[in-house]
Amino acid sequence: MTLRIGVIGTGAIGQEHVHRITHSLQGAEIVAVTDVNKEQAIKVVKKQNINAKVYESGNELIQSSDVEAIMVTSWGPTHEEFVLAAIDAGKPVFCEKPLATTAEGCKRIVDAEVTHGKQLVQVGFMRRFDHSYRQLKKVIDEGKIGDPLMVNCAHRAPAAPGFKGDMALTDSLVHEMDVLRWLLDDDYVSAQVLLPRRTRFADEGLQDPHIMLLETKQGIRISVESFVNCQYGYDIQCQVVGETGTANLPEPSSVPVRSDAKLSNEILVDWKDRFIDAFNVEFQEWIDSTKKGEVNGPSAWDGYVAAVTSDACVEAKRTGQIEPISMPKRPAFYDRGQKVKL
Ligand code: NAI
Ligand code: NAD
Ligand code: ISE
Repeated sequence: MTLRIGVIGTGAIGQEHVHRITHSLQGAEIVAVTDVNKEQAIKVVKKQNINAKVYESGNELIQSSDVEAIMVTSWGPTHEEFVLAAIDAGKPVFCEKPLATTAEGCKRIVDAEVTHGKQLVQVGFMRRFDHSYRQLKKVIDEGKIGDPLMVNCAHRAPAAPGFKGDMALTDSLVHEMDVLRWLLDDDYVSAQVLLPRRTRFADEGLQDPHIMLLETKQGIRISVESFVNCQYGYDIQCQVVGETGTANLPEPSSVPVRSDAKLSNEILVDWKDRFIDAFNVEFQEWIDSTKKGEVNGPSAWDGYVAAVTSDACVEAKRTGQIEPISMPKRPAFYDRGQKVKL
């Protein structure tokens, strides 16, 4: 059986996901698209040569009996409305991060899903599907470095066109907020944000870089540098320091070149290339799980925790203080699923 998917938002990432589902993955087809910019949705259908109907609105697409599962890849502020409508229609929904732009919005989604009585929502935190992160998690889970004590990370991008306000925290570092609690199987208790000397390459009025400091329930201390105008490449680093050793996130593979009296390795420049395999695994697993009526990836609860954490970071940046992070107890409803396979 082929899963019939409807896509809301055919912008940059929506087009990428339509392309991978149509050309790289198995078991699903895009049968419906919509975008607030209808011309663009029409162009995507033509350009990618897919047999999909263009709908007038996200809500009309969700209601269509031809659509079995929904993908929300529109702008963040629209996510909550579409995810709530999908839950209301009882349809599985994959939503790109953020699940909603406020913690309250994410909580409304959690409450709606719990009331519905069956998990339907998966959030687009694709790093959990990245082979290098999964390898690192396996090393930690097998106790090869003892108990984790400290984590040092960096999230660097060459430039951040379109970044405004606190997007380095809410749009970019949110990936670390999610993947590190998954990696350590822990939750956060506080956040602090330090503001180093500002780079001249940041857009006017924008702070860059940031240092985010998190503390977990187990007392693990995490430091993440966000530097989104670093010029030289898209570079994701993570080192876990344990009681008996350290473990590093593997570098993306590249051919070591000896030439011109230098030994060099290429550095990627775009998140689309760095995480291309992760996105492919993420969607193949989502298609397979959805067909079995399961959600095995990041849940609405994970989307909510990420939002609470990013709110605390924005507040910590504003106050310059250490801000507590407190969360209600996770509903037992979310205890199942989220199995990790290598
Ligand atoms: P984009 O601006 O290129 O595309 C968004 C699209 O949504 C636009 O085509 C826009 O017309 C459409 N749209 C907005 N409101 C809509 C509505 N009410 N109904 C239908 N369509 C609507 O943005 P981009 O870069 O594709 O980002 C989309 C989402 O993907 C964001 O939530 C972003 O955070 C997330 N994202 C996730 C990444 C990841 O690594 N997981 C990477 C890049 C983006
Ligand atoms: P984008 O601006 O290129 O695309 C967004 C699209 O949504 C646009 O085409 C816009 O017209 C459409 N849209 C907006 N409101 C709509 C509505 N109400 N109904 C239908 N369509 C609507 O943005 P993007 O870069 O593709 O990002 C989209 C989402 O993906 C964001 O939430 C972003 O955070 C997320 N994203 C995730 C990753 C990742 O690494 N996981 C990377 C990039 C973007
Ligand atoms: C983008 O929205 C993403 O989600 C990417 O994964 C991230 O690295 C980038 O900084 C964001 O702009």
